[in-house]
Amino acid sequence: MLGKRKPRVRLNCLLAIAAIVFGICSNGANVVCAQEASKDSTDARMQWWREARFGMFIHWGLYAVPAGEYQGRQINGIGEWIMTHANIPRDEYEKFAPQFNPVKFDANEWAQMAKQAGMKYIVITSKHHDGFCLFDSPGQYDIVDATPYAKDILKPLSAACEQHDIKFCTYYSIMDWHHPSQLPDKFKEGKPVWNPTRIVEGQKENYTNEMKAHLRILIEDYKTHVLWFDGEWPKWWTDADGQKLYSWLLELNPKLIVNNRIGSGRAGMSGFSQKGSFAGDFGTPEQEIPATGVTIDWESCMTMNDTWGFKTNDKNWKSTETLVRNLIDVASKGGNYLLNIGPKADGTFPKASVERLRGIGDWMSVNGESVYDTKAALFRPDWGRVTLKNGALYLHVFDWPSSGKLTVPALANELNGAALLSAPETALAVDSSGEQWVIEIPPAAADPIATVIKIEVKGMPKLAK
Ligand code: H79
Repeated sequence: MLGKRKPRVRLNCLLAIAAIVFGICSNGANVVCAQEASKDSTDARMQWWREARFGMFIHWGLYAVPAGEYQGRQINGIGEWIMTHANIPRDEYEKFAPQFNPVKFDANEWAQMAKQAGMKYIVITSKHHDGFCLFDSPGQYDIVDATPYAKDILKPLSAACEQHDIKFCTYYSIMDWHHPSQLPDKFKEGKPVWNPTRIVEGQKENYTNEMKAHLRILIEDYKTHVLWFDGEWPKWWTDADGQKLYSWLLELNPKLIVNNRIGSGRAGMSGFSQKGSFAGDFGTPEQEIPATGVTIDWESCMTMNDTWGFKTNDKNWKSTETLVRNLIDVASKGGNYLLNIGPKADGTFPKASVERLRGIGDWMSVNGESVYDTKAALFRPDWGRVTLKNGALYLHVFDWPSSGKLTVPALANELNGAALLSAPETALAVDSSGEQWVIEIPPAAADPIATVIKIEVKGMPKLAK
Protein backbone atom coordinates (compact mmCIF):
# COMPACT_ATOMS: atom_id res chain seq x y z
CA MET A 1 0.00 0.00 0.00
CA LEU A 2 2.78 2.38 0.86
CA GLY A 3 4.61 1.55 -2.34
CA LYS A 4 1.68 2.60 -4.49
CA ARG A 5 2.20 6.28 -3.88
CA LYS A 6 5.73 6.33 -5.13
CA PRO A 7 5.05 7.03 -8.82
CA ARG A 8 2.99 10.13 -7.99
CA VAL A 9 5.79 11.48 -5.83
CA ARG A 10 8.37 10.79 -8.49
CA LEU A 11 6.20 12.50 -11.08
CA ASN A 12 5.81 15.58 -8.89
CA CYS A 13 9.51 15.64 -8.48
CA LEU A 14 10.14 15.40 -12.21
CA LEU A 15 7.62 18.16 -12.83
CA ALA A 16 9.35 20.36 -10.28
CA ILE A 17 12.70 19.76 -11.93
CA ALA A 18 11.19 20.41 -15.35
CA ALA A 19 9.77 23.70 -14.07
CA ILE A 20 13.17 24.73 -12.84
CA VAL A 21 14.95 23.76 -16.02
CA PHE A 22 12.44 24.88 -18.63
CA GLY A 23 10.03 27.26 -17.01
CA ILE A 24 12.15 29.69 -15.11
CA CYS A 25 15.57 29.67 -16.71
CA SER A 26 15.72 32.15 -19.51
CA ASN A 27 19.09 33.72 -18.91
CA GLY A 28 21.19 30.58 -19.14
CA ALA A 29 22.86 31.29 -15.78
CA ASN A 30 22.06 27.97 -14.26
CA VAL A 31 23.23 28.52 -10.71
CA VAL A 32 21.43 31.80 -10.08
CA CYS A 33 18.43 30.40 -11.83
CA ALA A 34 18.25 27.30 -9.66
CA GLN A 35 18.57 29.44 -6.55
CA GLU A 36 15.75 31.70 -7.67
CA ALA A 37 13.61 28.72 -8.46
CA SER A 38 14.30 27.17 -5.10
CA LYS A 39 13.51 30.42 -3.30
CA ASP A 40 10.23 30.58 -5.18
CA SER A 41 9.38 27.01 -4.30
CA THR A 42 10.41 27.55 -0.67
CA ASP A 43 8.17 30.62 -0.52
CA ALA A 44 5.27 28.62 -1.95
CA ARG A 45 5.91 25.76 0.46
CA MET A 46 6.21 28.08 3.49
CA GLN A 47 3.24 30.28 2.64
CA TRP A 48 0.57 28.72 4.89
CA TRP A 49 3.06 28.46 7.76
CA ARG A 50 4.12 32.11 7.50
CA GLU A 51 0.49 33.22 7.43
CA ALA A 52 -0.49 30.98 10.35
CA ARG A 53 1.70 32.58 13.06
CA PHE A 54 0.13 30.54 15.86
CA GLY A 55 0.10 26.80 16.50
CA MET A 56 -0.53 24.25 19.24
CA PHE A 57 2.23 21.92 20.39
CA ILE A 58 1.02 18.71 22.06
CA HIS A 59 3.32 16.57 24.20
CA TRP A 60 1.59 13.32 24.96
CA GLY A 61 2.81 9.83 25.61
CA LEU A 62 3.49 7.25 28.33
CA TYR A 63 5.05 9.94 30.56
CA ALA A 64 1.52 11.27 31.15
CA VAL A 65 0.95 8.16 33.31
CA PRO A 66 3.61 8.87 35.99
CA ALA A 67 2.93 12.60 35.46
CA GLY A 68 6.15 13.57 37.25
CA GLU A 69 6.09 10.98 40.04
CA TYR A 70 8.08 7.74 40.24
CA GLN A 71 8.21 5.26 43.12
CA GLY A 72 6.56 7.77 45.41
CA ARG A 73 9.02 10.55 44.60
CA GLN A 74 8.42 13.78 42.72
CA ILE A 75 10.99 13.87 39.93
CA ASN A 76 12.51 17.23 39.09
CA GLY A 77 12.53 18.54 35.54
CA ILE A 78 10.28 18.33 32.51
CA GLY A 79 7.70 15.54 32.69
CA GLU A 80 8.46 13.84 29.37
CA TRP A 81 12.08 13.38 30.51
CA ILE A 82 11.14 11.23 33.52
CA MET A 83 12.71 8.12 31.97
CA THR A 84 16.16 9.71 32.11
CA HIS A 85 15.64 12.01 35.12
CA ALA A 86 14.49 9.08 37.29
CA ASN A 87 16.94 6.68 35.57
CA ILE A 88 14.18 4.22 34.75
CA PRO A 89 15.29 0.98 33.03
CA ARG A 90 13.50 0.10 29.79
CA ASP A 91 11.52 -2.85 31.15
CA GLU A 92 10.29 -0.71 34.05
CA TYR A 93 9.28 2.21 31.85
CA GLU A 94 7.40 -0.14 29.51
CA LYS A 95 5.06 -0.90 32.40
CA PHE A 96 3.40 2.48 31.88
CA ALA A 97 1.97 1.19 28.59
CA PRO A 98 -0.66 -1.14 30.12
CA GLN A 99 -1.73 1.82 32.30
CA PHE A 100 -2.21 4.22 29.40
CA ASN A 101 -5.89 4.14 28.54
CA PRO A 102 -7.05 7.60 27.42
CA VAL A 103 -10.74 6.79 27.13
CA LYS A 104 -11.69 10.46 27.26
CA PHE A 105 -9.61 11.33 24.19
CA ASP A 106 -11.76 13.18 21.65
CA ALA A 107 -9.92 14.25 18.50
CA ASN A 108 -12.68 16.61 17.49
CA GLU A 109 -12.65 18.37 20.86
CA TRP A 110 -8.87 18.86 20.68
CA ALA A 111 -9.03 20.29 17.17
CA GLN A 112 -11.90 22.54 18.21
CA MET A 113 -10.00 23.87 21.22
CA ALA A 114 -7.05 24.75 18.99
CA LYS A 115 -9.37 26.35 16.47
CA GLN A 116 -11.21 28.39 19.07
CA ALA A 117 -7.90 29.68 20.45
CA GLY A 118 -7.04 30.95 16.97
CA MET A 119 -4.37 28.34 16.29
CA LYS A 120 -3.83 27.30 12.68
CA TYR A 121 -1.80 24.13 13.15
CA ILE A 122 -1.15 21.34 15.65
CA VAL A 123 2.24 19.69 16.15
CA ILE A 124 1.90 16.48 18.18
CA THR A 125 4.58 14.10 19.49
CA SER A 126 4.36 11.06 17.20
CA LYS A 127 7.40 9.72 19.08
CA HIS A 128 9.28 11.48 21.87
CA HIS A 129 12.70 10.55 23.25
CA ASP A 130 11.15 7.61 25.14
CA GLY A 131 10.53 5.89 21.79
CA PHE A 132 6.82 5.25 22.34
CA CYS A 133 4.68 5.94 19.24
CA LEU A 134 1.25 7.57 19.30
CA PHE A 135 0.57 6.11 15.84
CA ASP A 136 0.32 2.54 14.64
CA SER A 137 4.01 1.90 13.98
CA PRO A 138 5.39 -1.23 12.31
CA GLY A 139 6.79 -2.22 15.73
CA GLN A 140 4.86 -3.08 18.90
CA TYR A 141 5.78 -0.13 21.13
CA ASP A 142 2.84 2.05 20.26
CA ILE A 143 -0.64 3.06 21.37
CA VAL A 144 -2.36 0.44 19.22
CA ASP A 145 -0.22 -2.57 20.10
CA ALA A 146 0.95 -1.90 23.66
CA THR A 147 -1.94 -0.24 25.51
CA PRO A 148 -5.43 -1.27 26.60
CA TYR A 149 -6.75 1.65 24.56
CA ALA A 150 -5.61 -0.29 21.47
CA LYS A 151 -6.67 2.43 19.06
CA ASP A 152 -4.80 4.97 17.02
CA ILE A 153 -4.68 8.57 18.26
CA LEU A 154 -3.06 10.36 15.36
CA LYS A 155 -5.36 9.13 12.56
CA PRO A 156 -8.51 10.62 14.11
CA LEU A 157 -6.61 13.77 15.09
CA SER A 158 -5.32 14.21 11.56
CA ALA A 159 -8.88 13.79 10.22
CA ALA A 160 -10.35 16.21 12.79
CA CYS A 161 -7.70 18.77 11.91
CA GLU A 162 -8.53 18.51 8.25
CA GLN A 163 -12.19 18.97 9.04
CA HIS A 164 -11.48 22.14 11.04
CA ASP A 165 -8.99 23.50 8.53
CA ILE A 166 -6.07 23.08 10.89
CA LYS A 167 -2.77 21.80 9.55
CA PHE A 168 -1.84 18.50 11.20
CA CYS A 169 1.89 18.27 11.96
CA THR A 170 4.11 15.84 13.84
CA TYR A 171 7.07 15.97 16.22
CA TYR A 172 9.61 13.15 15.92
CA SER A 173 12.62 12.46 18.13
CA ILE A 174 15.78 11.21 16.46
CA MET A 175 17.25 10.09 19.79
CA ASP A 176 15.40 7.01 21.06
CA TRP A 177 15.82 5.77 24.65
CA HIS A 178 13.92 2.56 23.94
CA HIS A 179 15.42 1.40 20.67
CA PRO A 180 18.01 -1.43 20.88
CA SER A 181 20.32 0.48 18.54
CA GLN A 182 20.92 3.00 21.33
CA LEU A 183 22.38 2.67 24.81
CA PRO A 184 22.98 5.06 27.67
CA ASP A 185 26.37 6.74 27.66
CA LYS A 186 26.52 6.77 31.46
CA PHE A 187 25.10 5.03 34.50
CA LYS A 188 24.21 6.50 37.87
CA GLU A 189 24.34 4.05 40.75
CA GLY A 190 23.99 1.28 38.20
CA LYS A 191 20.95 2.88 36.60
CA PRO A 192 20.81 4.28 33.08
CA VAL A 193 21.22 7.96 32.23
CA TRP A 194 19.45 7.86 28.90
CA ASN A 195 20.34 11.31 27.63
CA PRO A 196 22.22 11.41 25.34
CA THR A 197 22.33 7.97 23.81
CA ARG A 198 25.28 6.36 22.10
CA ILE A 199 24.71 4.23 19.05
CA VAL A 200 25.58 0.54 19.11
CA GLU A 201 28.31 -0.03 16.56
CA GLY A 202 26.93 -1.08 13.21
CA GLN A 203 23.33 -0.20 14.14
CA LYS A 204 23.00 3.30 12.76
CA GLU A 205 21.89 2.31 9.28
CA ASN A 206 19.24 -0.07 10.60
CA TYR A 207 17.93 2.57 12.96
CA THR A 208 17.87 5.24 10.24
CA ASN A 209 15.90 2.90 8.01
CA GLU A 210 13.40 2.24 10.76
CA MET A 211 13.05 5.96 11.33
CA LYS A 212 12.46 6.45 7.63
CA ALA A 213 9.74 3.80 7.70
CA HIS A 214 8.03 5.77 10.51
CA LEU A 215 8.41 9.07 8.68
CA ARG A 216 7.03 7.62 5.46
CA ILE A 217 3.93 6.49 7.34
CA LEU A 218 3.51 9.92 8.94
CA ILE A 219 3.75 11.57 5.54
CA GLU A 220 1.72 9.16 3.44
CA ASP A 221 -0.88 7.79 5.82
CA TYR A 222 -1.17 10.58 8.40
CA LYS A 223 -0.74 13.55 6.06
CA THR A 224 1.67 15.44 8.27
CA HIS A 225 2.34 18.97 7.01
CA VAL A 226 5.41 19.66 9.16
CA LEU A 227 8.02 17.28 10.49
CA TRP A 228 9.30 18.77 13.72
CA PHE A 229 12.48 16.94 14.66
CA ASP A 230 14.11 16.98 18.08
CA GLY A 231 16.67 14.90 19.99
CA GLU A 232 19.22 15.59 17.27
CA TRP A 233 22.12 16.29 19.67
CA PRO A 234 23.65 12.82 20.26
CA LYS A 235 27.08 12.79 18.61
CA TRP A 236 26.21 9.98 16.27
CA TRP A 237 23.71 12.16 14.36
CA THR A 238 25.43 14.53 11.93
CA ASP A 239 24.53 17.45 9.71
CA ALA A 240 25.15 15.26 6.67
CA ASP A 241 22.63 12.73 8.03
CA GLY A 242 20.14 15.55 8.45
CA GLN A 243 20.69 16.85 4.97
CA LYS A 244 20.26 13.41 3.43
CA LEU A 245 17.09 12.79 5.39
CA TYR A 246 15.70 16.20 4.41
CA SER A 247 16.18 15.49 0.68
CA TRP A 248 14.54 12.11 1.09
CA LEU A 249 11.55 13.65 2.90
CA LEU A 250 11.02 16.35 0.32
CA GLU A 251 11.06 13.76 -2.41
CA LEU A 252 8.26 11.97 -0.61
CA ASN A 253 6.29 15.17 -0.21
CA PRO A 254 7.55 18.29 -2.01
CA LYS A 255 5.22 20.42 0.12
CA LEU A 256 6.57 19.24 3.46
CA ILE A 257 8.04 21.75 5.94
CA VAL A 258 10.88 20.58 8.21
CA ASN A 259 12.47 22.31 11.23
CA ASN A 260 16.20 22.87 11.67
CA ARG A 261 16.61 20.14 14.29
CA ILE A 262 16.83 17.62 11.47
CA GLY A 263 20.47 18.76 11.27
CA SER A 264 22.95 18.86 14.13
CA GLY A 265 24.06 22.48 14.18
CA ARG A 266 21.58 24.05 16.59
CA ALA A 267 23.09 26.72 18.82
CA GLY A 268 21.57 25.61 22.14
CA MET A 269 18.14 26.70 23.26
CA SER A 270 18.27 29.95 21.26
CA GLY A 271 17.36 27.54 18.49
CA PHE A 272 19.05 28.92 15.39
CA SER A 273 21.51 26.86 13.40
CA GLN A 274 25.15 27.86 13.56
CA LYS A 275 26.62 29.41 10.45
CA GLY A 276 27.48 26.81 7.86
CA SER A 277 25.32 24.06 9.33
CA PHE A 278 22.20 22.67 7.77
CA ALA A 279 19.20 24.70 8.86
CA GLY A 280 16.12 22.92 7.45
CA ASP A 281 13.26 25.36 6.84
CA PHE A 282 13.00 27.22 10.14
CA GLY A 283 14.79 28.01 13.39
CA THR A 284 13.42 26.74 16.71
CA PRO A 285 14.03 28.92 19.78
CA GLU A 286 12.89 26.90 22.80
CA GLN A 287 11.34 28.62 25.82
CA GLU A 288 12.63 31.94 24.55
CA ILE A 289 11.81 34.76 22.16
CA PRO A 290 14.61 36.40 20.20
CA ALA A 291 15.38 39.95 21.40
CA THR A 292 14.96 41.41 17.93
CA GLY A 293 13.44 40.50 14.60
CA VAL A 294 15.15 37.79 12.58
CA THR A 295 14.92 37.61 8.82
CA ILE A 296 14.89 33.82 8.40
CA ASP A 297 11.80 31.77 9.28
CA TRP A 298 11.55 30.83 12.95
CA GLU A 299 9.13 29.56 15.55
CA SER A 300 9.36 29.94 19.34
CA CYS A 301 8.00 26.93 21.17
CA MET A 302 6.94 27.51 24.76
CA THR A 303 5.11 25.88 27.62
CA MET A 304 2.15 27.29 29.60
CA ASN A 305 3.74 26.12 32.87
CA ASP A 306 7.25 24.61 33.23
CA THR A 307 6.76 21.21 31.61
CA TRP A 308 5.85 19.90 28.16
CA GLY A 309 4.48 16.52 29.20
CA PHE A 310 1.81 16.65 31.96
CA LYS A 311 3.02 16.81 35.57
CA THR A 312 0.48 16.77 38.39
CA ASN A 313 2.43 19.13 40.60
CA ASP A 314 3.46 21.77 38.06
CA LYS A 315 1.13 24.64 38.86
CA ASN A 316 3.41 27.41 37.66
CA TRP A 317 1.02 28.61 34.96
CA LYS A 318 1.73 31.73 32.96
CA SER A 319 -1.16 34.19 32.84
CA THR A 320 -3.32 34.55 29.76
CA GLU A 321 -1.93 38.07 29.52
CA THR A 322 1.64 36.76 29.29
CA LEU A 323 0.68 34.17 26.69
CA VAL A 324 -1.15 36.67 24.47
CA ARG A 325 1.65 39.20 24.79
CA ASN A 326 4.20 36.50 23.92
CA LEU A 327 2.21 35.73 20.77
CA ILE A 328 2.19 39.42 19.87
CA ASP A 329 5.89 39.82 20.68
CA VAL A 330 6.75 36.85 18.47
CA ALA A 331 4.59 38.14 15.59
CA SER A 332 6.13 41.62 15.90
CA LYS A 333 9.54 40.01 15.32
CA GLY A 334 8.41 37.95 12.34
CA GLY A 335 8.10 34.52 13.98
CA ASN A 336 5.53 31.86 14.82
CA TYR A 337 4.41 30.94 18.35
CA LEU A 338 3.98 27.25 19.13
CA LEU A 339 2.23 26.99 22.48
CA ASN A 340 2.26 23.68 24.32
CA ILE A 341 -0.44 21.55 25.90
CA GLY A 342 0.46 18.46 27.94
CA PRO A 343 -2.73 16.36 28.02
CA LYS A 344 -3.42 14.08 30.98
CA ALA A 345 -3.29 10.30 30.66
CA ASP A 346 -7.10 10.13 30.44
CA GLY A 347 -7.05 12.15 27.20
CA THR A 348 -8.19 15.51 28.55
CA PHE A 349 -6.38 18.84 28.58
CA PRO A 350 -5.52 20.23 32.05
CA LYS A 351 -8.20 22.68 33.18
CA ALA A 352 -5.67 25.53 33.48
CA SER A 353 -4.72 25.01 29.83
CA VAL A 354 -8.34 24.98 28.67
CA GLU A 355 -9.02 28.26 30.51
CA ARG A 356 -5.97 29.89 28.95
CA LEU A 357 -6.87 28.66 25.45
CA ARG A 358 -10.30 30.24 25.90
CA GLY A 359 -8.81 33.54 27.04
CA ILE A 360 -6.41 33.63 24.11
CA GLY A 361 -9.31 32.78 21.78
CA ASP A 362 -11.37 35.66 23.14
CA TRP A 363 -8.56 38.07 22.37
CA MET A 364 -7.87 36.51 18.96
CA SER A 365 -11.52 36.59 17.89
CA VAL A 366 -11.37 40.40 18.07
CA ASN A 367 -7.74 40.99 17.16
CA GLY A 368 -6.54 38.02 15.09
CA GLU A 369 -6.21 40.23 12.01
CA SER A 370 -3.20 41.91 13.66
CA VAL A 371 -1.39 38.58 14.01
CA TYR A 372 -2.17 36.40 10.97
CA ASP A 373 -0.17 36.98 7.83
CA THR A 374 1.65 39.95 9.34
CA LYS A 375 5.31 40.85 9.16
CA ALA A 376 7.94 42.05 11.62
CA ALA A 377 7.57 45.64 12.71
CA LEU A 378 9.75 48.56 11.82
CA PHE A 379 10.12 49.63 15.44
CA ARG A 380 9.39 48.52 19.04
CA PRO A 381 7.83 51.30 21.11
CA ASP A 382 7.79 51.50 24.92
CA TRP A 383 4.03 51.01 25.10
CA GLY A 384 3.86 47.68 23.26
CA ARG A 385 4.50 45.95 19.95
CA VAL A 386 3.78 46.56 16.27
CA THR A 387 2.99 44.28 13.34
CA LEU A 388 2.29 45.22 9.75
CA LYS A 389 1.07 44.08 6.40
CA ASN A 390 0.35 45.70 3.07
CA GLY A 391 -2.06 48.55 3.79
CA ALA A 392 -1.93 48.42 7.59
CA LEU A 393 0.13 49.00 10.69
CA TYR A 394 -1.14 47.35 13.90
CA LEU A 395 -0.26 48.98 17.21
CA HIS A 396 -0.59 46.55 20.13
CA VAL A 397 -0.80 48.74 23.20
CA PHE A 398 0.21 46.95 26.44
CA ASP A 399 0.58 50.13 28.53
CA TRP A 400 -2.24 52.48 27.69
CA PRO A 401 -1.17 56.14 27.90
CA SER A 402 -3.28 58.31 30.19
CA SER A 403 -2.48 61.39 28.08
CA GLY A 404 -5.15 60.52 25.49
CA LYS A 405 -2.46 60.48 22.80
CA LEU A 406 -0.31 57.75 21.30
CA THR A 407 2.67 58.61 19.12
CA VAL A 408 4.39 56.56 16.45
CA PRO A 409 7.23 57.54 14.11
CA ALA A 410 5.86 59.08 10.91
CA LEU A 411 5.42 56.76 7.95
CA ALA A 412 6.26 57.58 4.36
CA ASN A 413 2.87 56.19 3.35
CA GLU A 414 -0.32 58.06 2.70
CA LEU A 415 -2.61 57.79 5.74
CA ASN A 416 -6.09 56.37 5.21
CA GLY A 417 -7.42 56.35 8.76
CA ALA A 418 -7.19 54.73 12.19
CA ALA A 419 -9.52 52.79 14.51
CA LEU A 420 -9.47 50.20 17.28
CA LEU A 421 -9.90 46.64 16.00
CA SER A 422 -12.54 46.29 18.70
CA ALA A 423 -14.45 49.35 17.38
CA PRO A 424 -13.72 49.58 13.66
CA GLU A 425 -16.60 51.99 13.02
CA THR A 426 -15.21 54.70 15.29
CA ALA A 427 -12.46 56.62 13.51
CA LEU A 428 -9.58 57.91 15.63
CA ALA A 429 -8.11 61.29 14.70
CA VAL A 430 -4.47 61.20 13.59
CA ASP A 431 -2.22 64.24 13.22
CA SER A 432 0.26 63.20 10.54
CA SER A 433 1.85 66.59 9.96
CA GLY A 434 5.00 66.16 12.09
CA GLU A 435 7.92 63.78 12.59
CA GLN A 436 5.66 61.68 14.78
CA TRP A 437 2.14 60.69 13.99
CA VAL A 438 -0.10 61.50 16.95
CA ILE A 439 -3.23 59.42 17.43
CA GLU A 440 -6.09 60.61 19.64
CA ILE A 441 -7.09 57.64 21.75
CA PRO A 442 -9.97 56.92 24.16
CA PRO A 443 -9.28 57.47 27.87
CA ALA A 444 -9.15 53.76 28.75
CA ALA A 445 -7.81 50.62 27.11
CA ALA A 446 -10.44 48.45 25.43
CA ASP A 447 -8.54 45.33 26.50
CA PRO A 448 -6.12 45.25 29.45
CA ILE A 449 -4.08 42.51 27.73
CA ALA A 450 -3.50 44.45 24.52
CA THR A 451 -5.67 46.95 22.70
CA VAL A 452 -4.99 47.03 18.98
CA ILE A 453 -5.12 50.17 16.87
CA LYS A 454 -5.13 49.63 13.13
CA ILE A 455 -3.63 52.44 11.08
CA GLU A 456 -4.62 52.10 7.46
CA VAL A 457 -2.13 53.35 4.91
CA LYS A 458 -1.51 53.10 1.21
CA GLY A 459 0.94 50.28 0.40
CA MET A 460 3.48 48.51 2.58
CA PRO A 461 4.22 50.58 5.71
CA LYS A 462 7.62 52.29 5.55
CA LEU A 463 9.18 54.73 8.00
CA ALA A 464 9.48 58.29 6.69
CA LYS A 465 13.11 58.24 7.84
O1 H79 B 1 10.09 18.17 23.56
C1 H79 B 1 10.41 19.18 24.45
C2 H79 B 1 11.54 18.80 25.35
O2 H79 B 1 11.37 17.48 25.86
C3 H79 B 1 12.71 18.87 24.45
N1 H79 B 1 12.38 19.86 23.45
C4 H79 B 1 11.05 20.34 23.74
C5 H79 B 1 10.33 20.81 22.50
C6 H79 B 1 13.93 19.20 25.17
N2 H79 B 1 15.00 18.70 24.82
N3 H79 B 1 15.97 19.13 25.57
N4 H79 B 1 15.55 19.90 26.42
C7 H79 B 1 14.24 19.99 26.23
C8 H79 B 1 16.48 20.49 27.33
C9 H79 B 1 17.83 19.90 27.04
C10 H79 B 1 18.79 20.61 26.39
C11 H79 B 1 20.08 20.02 26.10
FE1 H79 B 1 21.16 20.59 24.53
C12 H79 B 1 20.32 18.91 25.27
C13 H79 B 1 21.32 20.49 26.57
C14 H79 B 1 22.35 19.72 25.92
C15 H79 B 1 21.71 18.73 25.13
C16 H79 B 1 19.96 21.50 23.18
C17 H79 B 1 20.93 20.76 22.52
C18 H79 B 1 20.65 22.46 23.94
C19 H79 B 1 21.99 22.28 23.70
C20 H79 B 1 22.16 21.23 22.83
